Amino acid sequence: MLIFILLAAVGFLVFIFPRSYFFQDVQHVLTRWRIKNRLQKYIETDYTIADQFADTVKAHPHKPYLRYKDETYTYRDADELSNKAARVLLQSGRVKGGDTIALFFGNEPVFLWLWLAALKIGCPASLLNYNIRSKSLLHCFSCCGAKALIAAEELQDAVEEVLPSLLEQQVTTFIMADRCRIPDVESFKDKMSKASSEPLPKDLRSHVTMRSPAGYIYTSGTTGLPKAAVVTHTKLWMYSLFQCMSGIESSDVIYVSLPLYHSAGLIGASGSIERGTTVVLKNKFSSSQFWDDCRKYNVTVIQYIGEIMRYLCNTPKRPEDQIHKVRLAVGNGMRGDVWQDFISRFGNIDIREFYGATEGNFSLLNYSGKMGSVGRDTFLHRRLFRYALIKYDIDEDKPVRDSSGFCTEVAPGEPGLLVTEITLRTPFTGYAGDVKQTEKKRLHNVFKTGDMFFNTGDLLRVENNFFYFQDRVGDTFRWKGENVATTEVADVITMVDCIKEANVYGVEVPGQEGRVGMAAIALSDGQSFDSKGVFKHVEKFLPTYARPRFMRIQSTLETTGTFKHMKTKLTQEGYNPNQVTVPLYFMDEKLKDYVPLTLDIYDSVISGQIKI
Ligand SMILES: *[C@@H]1O[C@H](CO)[C@@H](O)[C@H](O)[C@H]1NC(C)=O
Ligand SMILES: *[C@@H]1O[C@H](CO)[C@@H](O)[C@H](O)[C@H]1NC(C)=O
Ligand SMILES: CC(=O)N[C@H]1CO[C@H](CO)[C@@H](O)[C@@H]1O
Repeated sequence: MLIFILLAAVGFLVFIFPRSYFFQDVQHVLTRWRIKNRLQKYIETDYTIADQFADTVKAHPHKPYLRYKDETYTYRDADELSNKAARVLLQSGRVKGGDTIALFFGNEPVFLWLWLAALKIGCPASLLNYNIRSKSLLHCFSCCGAKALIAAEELQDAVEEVLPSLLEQQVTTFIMADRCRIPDVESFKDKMSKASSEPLPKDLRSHVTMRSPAGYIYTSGTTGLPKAAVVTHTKLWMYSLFQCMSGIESSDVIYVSLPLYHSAGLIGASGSIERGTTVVLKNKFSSSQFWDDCRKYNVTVIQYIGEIMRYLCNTPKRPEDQIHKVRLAVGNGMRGDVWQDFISRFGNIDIREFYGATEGNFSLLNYSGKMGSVGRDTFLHRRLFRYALIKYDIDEDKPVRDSSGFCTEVAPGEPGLLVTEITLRTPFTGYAGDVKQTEKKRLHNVFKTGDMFFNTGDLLRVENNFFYFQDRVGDTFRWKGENVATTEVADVITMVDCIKEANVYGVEVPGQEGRVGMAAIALSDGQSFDSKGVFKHVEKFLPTYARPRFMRIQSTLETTGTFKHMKTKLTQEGYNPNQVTVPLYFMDEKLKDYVPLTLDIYDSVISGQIKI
């Protein structure tokens, strides 16, 4: 009855305001409400994604679950392969239910079989970023307390480098190969092909509840080394139901070219299980093969991050640009100008832009067709979640507090830090093995004594009830779709003898999403800048996306009253030799050196002649 009255009211309002967003707002809130009820039912019965997978296999065993290169795996194939993988783990005698298993792989089918295997036997899977090495790798590994590591064959060297520490921690290490040349490391592939594919008893995961961790995803949140965000089984369901919210249907074919270790990639793969859709997995994103793949596999839904859309728009035009079956694009970080290009170039594709942090308890979805916006700030939405945009001091890197110690909301149109209330219903599960970092993301006494909010670390602004994403605050910037934690980069570069201190920040490059790394450094007393040595060190210890492309040498580094490095002014000056008076260097990958940044180099970077 209530619904009826509501609909009548909606009909009336749409009649009066034909161009208003009211109808969409209501529809969206109703969808969220339905999803919430469904999730509630799953929580009450501890029905996990592993249970859903079993039911999906039963419902359509012969439907393709995964396409990869020229291989096709049906839901039944996926079921059998993951049974085999699970048996190898159990039969090793080194892994039992509840133990964390770390997966160190690029995008390939076996990643998913292992992930499903871990779910089936109730083991959280820790999804390691395959770009990381040495100290960071070990850190990611140990903060989730993993008992076993399974790595791709091509990542053997990276494993070998950290093996002594792994052995010390009594970790069982496997390589996905038929044989393994490293002593103390076991092979996995041969064992998997011999193992039985028979169904596994369900009671292997009887210890799992919806609050148990299903896995760990790493984020370079704000400071220091990557942090392991705990993905509980509930959270995994929320990722999966996200597809439902975006309008993905069971007949859809989803193209996943983002890394599976990212939450975005995982949303694609795990969400498919719930909808029973087909996933087309790409080992590595390629802008030149993107549309050919979409045509080849009849892809109907693509997943993106802003960078991907820009790369696609930057490819040379082709006559067949609009010949494809893609109807929906789901993702985040797309800028308004790119959106325009994208639609006019590739045809009328529905774009669902969302906002949400891996570890956060809040999400926004653009459901109303407003270019550049990530969602609506409405009365209805505010009833569902409590959130606010508060004033933020960029240099001090903390929220502004008034004389009574409370935060204040920004005026409409002004950027503010998005904070969302942490309650029993909207908890924040925190980071594995890192109480300090978990606490750092919690803000206390925001509007009144005793309240608690989650600090998203993102600046947003609201205009006419639309949210717009502004920037990440503090110590993180994004480059090539990856978060770069500036303190982590600073820690690495100050390991070089000649560098005493470093302040790392991101600077913009025309025509590119995000910011590229730049470091202001102070030299150790009496030393000169060993450009080649610094290059070698950076190349060895930092993934490509985290390497500072520019450096400036200061006599001292300015800090704030609380000894935080000042970044605002440095960021504004960037790498423009006309503005920066101290020595500037540019990372030249061909010469394997940091070379003095001349006006020539500067102009070529600005005009795009030098690609970064
Ligand atoms: C794509 O669709 C076409 C026509 O509907 C069909 O002939 C073809 O087999 C499909 N390809 C795949 C990989 O499903
Ligand atoms: C928002 O959603 C509408 C409708 O799906 C779409 O047309 C529009 O491009 C989206 N805008 C962004 C930036 O996501
Ligand atoms: C707003 C939001 O996303 N709320 C969710 C927070 O997380 C809990 C469980 O982890 C969910 O039940 C809420 O729906």
